[in-house]
Amino acid sequence: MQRSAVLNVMIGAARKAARGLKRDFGEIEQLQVSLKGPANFVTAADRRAEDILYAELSKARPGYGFLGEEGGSREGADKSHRWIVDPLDGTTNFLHGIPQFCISIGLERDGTMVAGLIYNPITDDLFLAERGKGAFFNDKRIRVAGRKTLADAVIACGLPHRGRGDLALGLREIGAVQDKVAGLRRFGAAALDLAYVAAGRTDGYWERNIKPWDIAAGLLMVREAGGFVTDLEGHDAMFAKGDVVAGNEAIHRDLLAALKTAKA
Ligand code: LIP
Repeated sequence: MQRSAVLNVMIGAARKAARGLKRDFGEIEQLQVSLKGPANFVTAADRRAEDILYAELSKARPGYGFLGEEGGSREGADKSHRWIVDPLDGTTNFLHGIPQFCISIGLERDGTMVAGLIYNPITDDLFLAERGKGAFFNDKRIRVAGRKTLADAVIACGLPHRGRGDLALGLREIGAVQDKVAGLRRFGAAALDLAYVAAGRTDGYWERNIKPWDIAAGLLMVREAGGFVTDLEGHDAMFAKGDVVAGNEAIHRDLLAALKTAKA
């Protein structure tokens, strides 16, 4: 693939932040057995990664706004452009020494996502997308899977957990989907879940209670791979509502319909 200047900026920033995350992840394995656990250590790793991403991205594109999981929103002189960044998506996995986490960088122009990067520093999986130019996995073009029925589909989801989300609704949704599909998965990093749909590894995905930085890059990734992504009402308000459903056209439609039956 021909990498544009902006993708090169994003890749450079992600690789630099990833070096620290990789080193810190190595430490985590040692900390699992300690009573206090690695929670504070992980928070510090998360912050360090965001600081690197902020420094690198704003050095290359001074003036762009920045919305990050750790540092919140920072206005820029350029009101059209905004980075939407999760320095460590899949924090709980990272904390437990599970190598399913990533850096997610989205670039928004006038309210539309125009570029996205999702990078797992451990597996070296690099997913890229640019509006109108397609989605790529390690430089190869990717497309959403072609399976047309839920019966053949492997679907990923996010689950509510202690202190977060509507547990009863979560159970009803799982019940509504589980008996229609070939398999359900819960990987624990929303950005990678969307990248996997884009790459055809999974056929669909849904989750509630997520933040813009979890999904900004992934939304573009799925669309550029020929997929569909909406909120759980079937509209485009994923950031505002904090929920998302993705798949190819048929899987997206049928998954949305199955999830609706769980609402009442
Ligand atoms: C995580 C999401 C994941 C969700 C977790 C958490 P974080 O983001 O990617 O899908 O289920 O609860 O929100 O907090 O690791 O950036």
